[in-house]
Amino acid sequence: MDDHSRVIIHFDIDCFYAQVEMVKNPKLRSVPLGIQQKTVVVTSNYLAREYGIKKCMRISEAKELCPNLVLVKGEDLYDYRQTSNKVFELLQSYSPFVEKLGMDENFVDVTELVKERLQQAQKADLVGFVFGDVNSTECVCGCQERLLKGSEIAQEIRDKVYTNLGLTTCAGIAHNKILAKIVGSENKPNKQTVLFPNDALELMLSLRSVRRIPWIGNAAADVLERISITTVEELHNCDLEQLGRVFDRDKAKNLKDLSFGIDNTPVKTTGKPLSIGLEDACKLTEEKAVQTKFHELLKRLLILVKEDGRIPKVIRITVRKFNPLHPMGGLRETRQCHINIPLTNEEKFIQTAMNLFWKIINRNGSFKVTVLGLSFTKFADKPSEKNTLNTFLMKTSQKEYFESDASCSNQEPVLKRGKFLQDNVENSENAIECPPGVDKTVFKELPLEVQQEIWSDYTRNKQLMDKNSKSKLSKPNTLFNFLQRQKH
Ligand code: DGT
Ligand code: MG
Repeated sequence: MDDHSRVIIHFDIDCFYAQVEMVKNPKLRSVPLGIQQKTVVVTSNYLAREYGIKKCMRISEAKELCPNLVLVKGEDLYDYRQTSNKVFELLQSYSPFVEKLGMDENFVDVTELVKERLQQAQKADLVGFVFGDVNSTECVCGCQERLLKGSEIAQEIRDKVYTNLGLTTCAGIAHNKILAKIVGSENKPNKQTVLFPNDALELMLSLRSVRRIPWIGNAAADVLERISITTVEELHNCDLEQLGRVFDRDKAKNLKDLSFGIDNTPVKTTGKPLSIGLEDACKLTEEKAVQTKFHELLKRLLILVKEDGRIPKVIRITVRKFNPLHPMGGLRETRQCHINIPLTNEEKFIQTAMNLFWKIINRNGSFKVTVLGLSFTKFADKPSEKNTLNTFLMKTSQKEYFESDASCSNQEPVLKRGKFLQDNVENSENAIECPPGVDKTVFKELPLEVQQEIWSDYTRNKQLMDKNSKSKLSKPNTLFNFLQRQKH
């Protein structure tokens, strides 16, 4: 069943990377501009497109078409990510249902907003373009009115994105995601297009090739080709049984639905990413060069992780070895492991990454690596300030110490809960002795297990000091030493 009850808007930022650069440097607005990554132009502004410059064109070819082309390097994605986040936040002020699709595309479900607005003012006017027949027969469910209201809201949001962030966008307005996405690219740049459900079939047929249907990936399109289905029309006319021979039932049904523009999937609110990672194409043949590349990636990655605010728990590396049979490609291999490393300890991250690297690459042979990547894939939420030991102790008016010791201010000591329970079997009474040199009042306020840890630290320390009475060993970073330093 095709459901018309929703109003979905798909937003796509025009020539995204190029616009970000033009916002940073407005002089670039009046010149043909290409964004360069390695040897290709990954996107260009619309002025450059008039010369025939296309996405992922080689620099040499682009320069031939447009000798005045101004190139800006776009390998550092930081500013693009920042802008992408700002757009996302702005969209969230209109609806809680905003789904990010890549860096410059978002779906917004504005059904509720449309309902509210229609209650306030019955009449809705078309803003922008319509795909197909403007006077197509009205559907009894009232979707036309809702979509018209959606077109007003789309314009309002696009105006806001432009006023606040200086970016022009395209929008597609329809009753589901796939149709909103497809119809949004009908009129570009800086335009918006509505689709009424009656014209969905015509829109889908206008794509011609099944490869142009969003969410039908290359792999599925290749399989379809094997059974002689290359056009949308052929997919319409084939029966489910035929598809069932090469796809499972659900996939077959899904392909068929997509070809008719039927898509009942909800706009899923995008949360924080499951992984944060970076990778670079390179040619590395020596250990030192690999380390340097990891350092470079880590520096950029840590900026993103700090902004994200969560604590990474798993590190993953990606390596593509040079393969003479696929000089431009080949399989990527990954290895990962759990970590418990403070974000400040870069050396430890690199050491861990190198250990993983040697699990993919034979340490005793020569190697050639063409892609190196580093990512964090599992995260723990940062402990809330309220529950950290720091905050707890700060309440005991020792604030200055924490503020002056950066190494302690961000790190919550790890409590070995299991170990404590064992250690403390015979000492399960609530009275744990306060070690000498620690403020008794502070100690008394601490939770039992923390008291136990401090006591264990103290006894361990004592044994160590007894053994090396004259030694000037630096004191390890234990809770006990920490509290002692605080007292003196
Ligand atoms: P548009 O939407 O046609 O006005 O132009 P863009 O540039 O916004 O293109 P879009 O939406 O397909 O992609 C968004 C950005 O993603 C684009 O500015 C550059 C980057 N990008 C697109 N395609 C590729 C690609 O094949 N490789 C790389 N590295 N980046 C790409
Ligand atoms: Mg775009």
